[in-house]
Amino acid sequence: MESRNERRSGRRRFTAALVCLAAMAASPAWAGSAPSGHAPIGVMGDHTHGQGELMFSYRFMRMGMNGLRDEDERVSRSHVLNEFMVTPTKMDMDMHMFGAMYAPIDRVTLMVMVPWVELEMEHRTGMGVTFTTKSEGVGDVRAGALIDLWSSGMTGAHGGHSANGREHAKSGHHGGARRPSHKVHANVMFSFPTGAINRRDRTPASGGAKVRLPFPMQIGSGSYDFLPGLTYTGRDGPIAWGAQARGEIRLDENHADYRQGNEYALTAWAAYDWNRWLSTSLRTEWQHTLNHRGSDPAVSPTPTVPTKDPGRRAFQRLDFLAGVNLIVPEGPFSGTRFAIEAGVPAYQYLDGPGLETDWIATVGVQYAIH
Ligand SMILES: [Cu+2]
Repeated sequence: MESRNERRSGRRRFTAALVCLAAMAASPAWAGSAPSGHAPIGVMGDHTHGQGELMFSYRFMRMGMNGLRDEDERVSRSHVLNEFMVTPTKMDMDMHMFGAMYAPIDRVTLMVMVPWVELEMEHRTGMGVTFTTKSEGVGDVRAGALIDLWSSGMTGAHGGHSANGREHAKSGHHGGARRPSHKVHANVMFSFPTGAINRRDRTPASGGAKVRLPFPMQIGSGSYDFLPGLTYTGRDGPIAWGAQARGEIRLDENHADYRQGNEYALTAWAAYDWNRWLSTSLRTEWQHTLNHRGSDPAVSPTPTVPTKDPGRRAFQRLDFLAGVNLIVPEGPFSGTRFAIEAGVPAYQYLDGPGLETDWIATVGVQYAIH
């Protein structure tokens, strides 16, 4: 015969199991989080986290540069070789970006990003000799905070994508009664000069010795940079949108006697959730990068190739990109995100001649722990 104690402990176990189930159903905000709860993967610092959330991310970015341009017109290799001894012909820029985000409180998400950069540039000389230079290394580490400024129409006052997700899940039930939600946060990031600016390689003119590579083949800016930004995101049911303005302001001159040009960029996107695990997006980005000031004395003062000229670094570019966000809706990897985004420039203006950008692509994975 069952004792009263045994019955009580059985009831306790049953209650514990119920609480557990309820917690599992309620706690993964991820399960209700929409794929479009994050911006297209090419956008960084697009979302914030709720208190105690930790997220790890990995991105691989590639930019393909092929063909030459001066101002807004395509030019031939011989056009460049009329003025210079060497012309670049092709460049691949690869970046592996490792990121972590953590929110100590709802209003503030701390963020750190560590890049690994791989650069490869092909050239042709006036004599018809072709050669390739390479450099790689840890890029400039970025760290800072995302600070929630304002939000409306969400279930929680703050808390980025989890709040977004809950709102989305909830609005699904209410159908027509849903209201659009809006959120604004400030991006307060800094970039540290961990990336090398003294990378060397051999060229046909270097007589077998390694020489300091031109500006675009260096890994970092060499200076402390302030990266301010303002990010707005909105949602109405399965439709999400957002915009971000950001800058890269060089705070000092680097140890090679130059200061990279500041960068300013503006991006806007819209995304649609087809179901719980898939969204697609369209995005446009305008970027304006200024020329370097000063010059590296180790880079020849009479430029033999346009990439050595600090006054030919500036460009303006308008890109159009398409993306896909996937989110694992349930199971042990619930909430894990996979995303890809790729695009092409619609317009570019170079203080050239220089290599034009042909395409850019980013793939990424994001994993959050509550
Ligand atoms: Cu995150």
